[in-house]
Amino acid sequence: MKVENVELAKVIAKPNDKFPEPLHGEFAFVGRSNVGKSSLLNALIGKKVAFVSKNPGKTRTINYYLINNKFYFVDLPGYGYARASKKDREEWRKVIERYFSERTWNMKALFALIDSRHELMESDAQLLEWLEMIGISPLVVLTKIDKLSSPELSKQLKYFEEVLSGYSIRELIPCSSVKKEGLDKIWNVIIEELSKE
Ligand SMILES: Nc1nc2c(ncn2[C@@H]2O[C@H](COP(=O)(O)OP(=O)(O)O)[C@@H](O)[C@H]2O)c(=O)[nH]1
Ligand SMILES: [Mg+2]
Repeated sequence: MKVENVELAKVIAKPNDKFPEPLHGEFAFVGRSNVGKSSLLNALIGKKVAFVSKNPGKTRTINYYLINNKFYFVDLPGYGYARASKKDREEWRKVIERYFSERTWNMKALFALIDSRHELMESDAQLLEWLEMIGISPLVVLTKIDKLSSPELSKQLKYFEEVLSGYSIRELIPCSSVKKEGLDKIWNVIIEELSKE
């Protein structure tokens, strides 16, 4: 799909900020902070719309990017950054719980981003378990694969297939925003979902 038009349509910052009109649905992106979520959104869109940072930030907003005036990419706040306090984690949980309780009905797919280079983190496992519990099957995007050699990548793919086998994952998508790898697979999912209506 060609992204002809993109705008930051809505920023949900406070508990009573309203979600935007549903339009043709939304695709949500979630992951640990620094996993490469902003980079992936920018790469998918083909334009710098999301803020890429070397230092894990504390953004607690939900950003709705309106694509081609039809559907949204939802940039959910990152979790699991090293210096997060208990209060930070609580706030993240509140924001994320509100999102899933109020918007799951409009969500066509959830992309859960995990860094391909490391082992599954406790916070990733917690998110996956919680999604399982509320009946959401995410697509797992393994990010930053350009940082792995091909034998390392094979090893990590095998590892993730095994460690994720206990969850209902729709698809495992290895990805690089730098090398633009795996982006077509993500777009295919989006196009397929949009064609269902
Ligand atoms: N090599 C490589 N670096 C990446 C990739 N995606 C993100 N990064 C880097 O990882 C860091 C965090 O990226 P960002 O998109 O801000 O992550 P976010 O916190 O999840 O939004 C930045 O330094 C990015 O340049 C990728 O596909 N390959
Ligand atoms: Mg970001």
